[in-house]
Order: sequence, then C-alpha cells, then structure tokens
Amino acid sequence: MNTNPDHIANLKRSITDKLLYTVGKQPATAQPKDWLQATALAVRDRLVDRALATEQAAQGTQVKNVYYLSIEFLIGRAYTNALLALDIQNDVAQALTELGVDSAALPDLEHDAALGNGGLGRLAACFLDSMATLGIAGYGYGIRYDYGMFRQQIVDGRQVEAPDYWLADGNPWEFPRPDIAYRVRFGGRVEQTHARTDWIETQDVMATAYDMIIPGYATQATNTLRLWSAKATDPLDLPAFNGGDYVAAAASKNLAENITRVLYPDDSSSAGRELRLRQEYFFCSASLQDLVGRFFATHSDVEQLPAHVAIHLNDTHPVLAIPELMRILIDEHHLPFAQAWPITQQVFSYTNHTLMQEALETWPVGMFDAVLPRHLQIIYDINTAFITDIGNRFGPDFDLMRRVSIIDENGGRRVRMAYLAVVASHKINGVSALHSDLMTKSIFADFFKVFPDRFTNMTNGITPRRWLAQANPSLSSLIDARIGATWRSHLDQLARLKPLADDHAFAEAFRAAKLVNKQRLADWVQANMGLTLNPQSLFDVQVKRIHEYKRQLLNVLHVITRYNRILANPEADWVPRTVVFAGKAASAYHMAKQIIHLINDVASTINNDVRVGDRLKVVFLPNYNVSLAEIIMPAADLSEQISTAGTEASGTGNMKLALNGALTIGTLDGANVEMRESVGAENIFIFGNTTGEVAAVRAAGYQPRAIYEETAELKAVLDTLRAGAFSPGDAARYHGICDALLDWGDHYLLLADYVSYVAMQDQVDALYRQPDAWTRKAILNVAGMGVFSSDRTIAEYASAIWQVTPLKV
Ligand code: 26V
Repeated sequence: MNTNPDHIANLKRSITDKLLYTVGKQPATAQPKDWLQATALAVRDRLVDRALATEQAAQGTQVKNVYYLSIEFLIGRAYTNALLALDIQNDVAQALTELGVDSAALPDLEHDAALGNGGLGRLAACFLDSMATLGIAGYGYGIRYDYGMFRQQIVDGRQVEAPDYWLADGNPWEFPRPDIAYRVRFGGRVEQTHARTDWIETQDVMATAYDMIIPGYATQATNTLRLWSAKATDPLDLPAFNGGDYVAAAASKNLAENITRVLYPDDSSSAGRELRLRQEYFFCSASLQDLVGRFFATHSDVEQLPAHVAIHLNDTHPVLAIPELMRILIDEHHLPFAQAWPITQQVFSYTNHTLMQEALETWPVGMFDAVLPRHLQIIYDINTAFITDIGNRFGPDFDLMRRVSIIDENGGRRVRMAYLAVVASHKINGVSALHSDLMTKSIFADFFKVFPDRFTNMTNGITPRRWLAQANPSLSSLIDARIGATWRSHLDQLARLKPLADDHAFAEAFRAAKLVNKQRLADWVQANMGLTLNPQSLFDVQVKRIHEYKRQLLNVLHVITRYNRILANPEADWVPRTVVFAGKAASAYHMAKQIIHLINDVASTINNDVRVGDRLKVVFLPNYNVSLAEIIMPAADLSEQISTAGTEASGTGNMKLALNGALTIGTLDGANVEMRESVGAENIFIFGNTTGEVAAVRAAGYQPRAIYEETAELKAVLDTLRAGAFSPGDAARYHGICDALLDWGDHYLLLADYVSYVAMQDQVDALYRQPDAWTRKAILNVAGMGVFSSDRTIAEYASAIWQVTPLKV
C-alpha cells in the first residue's frame, strides 16, 4: 500500500496515453467515464504483464488444468479488485489526483458484470479469485451475455424489470479473440454407416472467445475467464440479400446470435425452454473443443487426458459437456465407447447446489432429440451401460433401475441432467455439511448406495479480498493495525482477534468502524431513495434472492408484530431498528413479487406513521447486486438467515455478513450449522425447527391454522394484513399471502417457527442494549470466520477432487 514516485510517474504517463490514443480524448475535455476507461486500460496492462509471467511459468511444465464450467459468473466490478490485486490503490489515486481527477468518483461509474442470478454465480466468481490466488492453473468457461441480470426498479411498491445494458460503455477488461472461434452445431440428423457415425444437416453457430484476466492476490499468478459469444456463421443470408429481402437477410443472423443475448433471470424453476438448452450446449461445446484442442496441442495419447484435464460442472447447466466429450472422443477421435467412457468419468466432477425438486433440470426427450440428436444417442448408450452395470451388481431390481435411469419414463419421457452428472462424475459434492448429508439421503439416495465413494462435501466460502479488504476499508485497516495484513490470503489468522474481544480500545474502534459503514449505507439510501436512516439504530439486514423458502415473509411477520407492539406501548424503551431488505424476484414468480410489494407497503405504512417515529424503519433497497452488497454487508448489525431448515444448500451472504461483524439470527440450515460451530453457539442467535423437526412436523400433519388460533400476536398480524392495513383501498391485495399460510399448507413452515423467531428477536434487542456485550460477540464472529474463505474451499477441491497442486509463478 506504499506510494512510489516512479510508479506514480509511470501510471500518469500510461493513463494519459490511454486517454489520448485509445479513448481518443484530451485531458481538458475528458469526462469522468473517459478517465475511468483510460485508467482501467492502464491497469489492465499491468495485469497482462502478470498473465505473461504465468504463461511462462506454466510453459514446459506438464501442469494439470482445472476447467470450471459455469453458465453464470457474477463478477461485479473489476476496477477496484484489480487495484487491490496489484496493490496500487494509493499509487493510482495519487496519479489521478496529480492529473486533476477525482479518483474516488471513478469506481462507481463502472457497470457491474452481472452475469449471474445469485449465490451460484457469485460462488463461481469467488472461486476464480481463489484459484488464481492459490496458483491453481485453470480457466473459467462461461457465456458473455449481451444483457446480464435485469435491473430492478420499484414502481409503486412493485418490482419492474429493465434491461441491463452493461456493455453500453464498452468493457475495458475483456480481450476479444476473434481468431478463437468454434463451430457449434444444432439440429440435423444422425447417419450411421457401419462403424461411422455422422451428424449432418445441422444449423451452425460460431462461438467466439472473450477473455478476462483474473488476478490472484499477493502473487504474480493470474487465470483466464473465457466467455463465449454467439456469432452467425454467415454475416448475412446472401440469397435473401441478393433477392432484395434485407430484413430476412439480417433476421437469420439475429436468430443465431440470440443464443448469448440474455441471462435467464429465473433461479426458481427449471422451465425447460429450448433457448436455454441451446445456451447450455453452446458454451459446453465451445469450451470442450477449446480444451481438448489445447490438450492435443501438446499430447498425443488420449489416455493421458485425465492426468492433464479436470472439468468441474457448476450445477447441471454444463452437464452437456459430458456427452460432448464422448462425442468428440468417439466420432472425431474414433475411440470405442468402452474406452471413451472411463476417460470421461475420470475427467468430470459435479457440484449440486439445491435439493429443490422444481429446480432439478430435466429436458423433454422430444426437444432434446430435435436440438441434439447425436447427444441423445450417446446419453442412451451411457444409460444402457449404466443400467446393465446396476443389473450385474444388484440383480434384476427393476424398481431400482427405473428410479436411477437417466431417462425418466414417468409420464412424458425426460432426460434427468443431475443423474447424468452423477453417473459420469468421479466426485459429486454438496456445498455445506448439512446439504451434502441431505443430498445422499434425498435426491441421490439410490446413487449413494450404488457409488458411496463418489459423494463428498465442500463447504462454500467467499473471497476475503472483495468481501472484507475491498468492501470494508475501515474494519480492514483496524484489523491490519492489530494482526497485520496477511489475513487477506490467510483468513485463518482472524482467529488472532479472539483475545481482542475483551480489549476495550479495540472494541471501541470496532464499533466506530461499524458506524462509519452504517453512515455510508445511510448516505446511499438518502441519495438514492430520499429516505433518512438513523445510523445509531440496529441495522437488521436480509439481502438475497426473494424466495418463499428463504422466508422474507417470516421477517415481515416479525416487523408487523413489532409495529403492533410499538403502537400498543409507545412509551416503552424500544431499541430503534432499521429493517433492510434487498433482492430480486424471478420475473414470473408471482408469490415472490407479492412479497416485494408487501415489504414496500409495510415500509411506507410504518415509515409514515408518526406514532412510530425513530423506533422502527423499514427499507427495501432496489436493484440488489454485487456492488450494492459491498455497501450493505459492512453496515449490518444483524444478519437474517432464516430459511426453513433443510432448504438453503449453503448460503454465502451469511458468511459475508458475519465476516463484516454482523451477528446472525438464523435457523440450523446450510452453512449456518458450521458457522455456529466456528463462532461458538453463544455468539449466534439460532432458533426454529431443525431439519429433523421440520420432517416430524410435516409427518404429524402440520396445522398452521391451529398455531394461528392459539398465538394471539400472530393472529393479530395476519388479521390486520387480511383487513388491508397495509394496502388501503385494496384490502384483498394480500389475501393470497394469508391464504398460503393458513389454508394452503404454509409449505415453508413460517407459522411453526414464528414464536421462536419473535422470542429470539427479543433476545437480539436485549443484547443490543449492552453495547459492550454485543461488540464482543461481533468481534468473535469476525474472528471465527477464517474457515469460510474460498481459499480453503478451493484448496479442498484441488486436493480431494481435482488432484492438482499449485503452480509456482
Ligand atoms: C433454487 C430454487 C429454490 C426454490 C425453488 C426452485 C429453485 C431453483 C433454483 C434454485 C437455485 C439453484 C442453484 C443455486 O443458486 N443454489 C445456491 O447455490 C449457492 C452456492 O452454492 C448456495 O449458497 C445457496 O444456498 C443455493 O441456493
């Protein structure tokens, strides 16, 4: 973090050069955006130097490459991250100041790369950061969407989606590689002549590469994220063009290029849309052609493939990579099936990210056959070999065979992508201890009996660079002053903060840092929403996708309970609270959108009720994304992680919030279980039914209405909601929500956890009244979060799944 006069002079020269010769602007007339562009390009040059050093280090060494295939990479902004990785924040700030530029204004001008929905995509981005930091040679492969996750606006309390023009100002971080292009084929038919299989009469699209350099921290090592963009094989349909039909001539080009137009913004169901299937195959095929080509550039023995290539499947979206590798080996390299199959199995591994039935991908056989006829044949062959093997090992258990078949024969025939992933992978992991355990007892129970050794756990983590060093400078510098700065790549060192939990001066400084961050969030809310927040109040935060299972609605029930209590007893000594929500709803997820509307209605009712005053404020922050998360995480006092036990695979927001000194109120779900072990049960507010209890409640015939009848406060909440207290003039607006809880079975058991949740919230208030006791626990939370670094997670993947060792750069 030192400034160096030579470096500053060099930076000034390269920034002004970029401004003049690449952006094409004079310093005198350049806008802040132009300066950002120029500075980004100057910084990027320094990343290139590192990328070349990494390439050199890899040359000649027969390293094994890890290929991380993911249909989402939720990167966020790259600028601040690059400065941090290069350790040139101060130099760049100084250089810009000397050039007369307000350097602090630049980071916010960068568009987020929002190429993901939520946890799964953000995990992929954290993993790339950790792979580079650990020096694990590898590539991320994904899709360069023209439009990422939609921008969320709130209009009259409702979510309205707007397109995400993230490339509007260009993307200074990417290197277009027009020379790296592969033909990806769709449709057509398969012709079998003796031993030869030909896939013919296809409609083709080109995949062209765009590379981003992923810098490691405190190392020269970098990795590459290669994103594919669709390009029509022919620029125009020439016969149509020559015939004068210009519109038709351009239409087929658009159709081809639509494949990478937009990210599917739905993480609530697998809808089985054909364009999505095409997106999946498109990026799998391009990636496999690319990596197989790289292997054969330096090797000739295909049997050596597993020694040099590990392909990781981030959920089932890239599972078509399996039949694609088989197709390449069999049809193009002329291997027999029996030789190609064990090679494939040694190469692939798969992570499962949800147990939710409706999220598990399946494709109708008819659609699959129309889009990928050759791959369907290969899947049939894989399935036949697998079912035969089951028969050999377990006898003629036809029921078992039906249950594990990759082709679901119940009703319309469908291809089960998760089953294909399990059959083809040598390792399958869940993302928290609880989730991995439930996985082998629920969706993959039969497979666990067949392949017990394949199943393992890799508890998720987050990168400390972005989520502490970058997002929380005030807490970071405080930690640096006490334990040094190396925690950024050795997060375990946070344990050294434990003794400081009882150090008065440290606790004071810790509280002061939190206040700075709360003020920063309050400033954002004031500037963007015109609402004034009290930074002295308890900031109670629930930020994540809106899903019924995550139970934002349970949080709202508590908010209304508190509102009713304040009205009944305004003179009592209330702990002032600000309840913060943020998150997007899938465009077609009606109930999630209703919940957003309700939060906003409750917010405007409470915030405008003069009887409440400062005691309670509710705010829904629009357009939750990585950059907004970087402002919210450091500002939270309380982290809401309240999913129905057994539903949240891991959660990673839970880790980000605790790492930034929030206390967690949560159920024993996902990684909350391991967080409790790590920070100590006395330092976390755990409530509600456990996974086992949830099952028992359901088995006993859950009666939410009985709970409603016998719980006076809850009854009052739901009665006021039904009466239209929060939707004046439209009393029926929330009848659907009330009915879902009382008459349609309250599927996620909100009412079963209501009493223990509200009681735990009372304990939260009680502790917040004792600032020293609260701060002590907050410090112990930070101190206990070392294990949740994605560096730890990636080190585990490297040794137990990929079998790779770090590269020395
Ligand atoms: C979730 C759900 C839940 C409700 C119904 C249908 C459905 C469909 C898709 C999904 C998301 C699937 C993949 C995903 O994003 N999982 C998230 O992965 C994170 C990283 O491992 C993990 O921390 C989250 O708990 C998990 O929801």
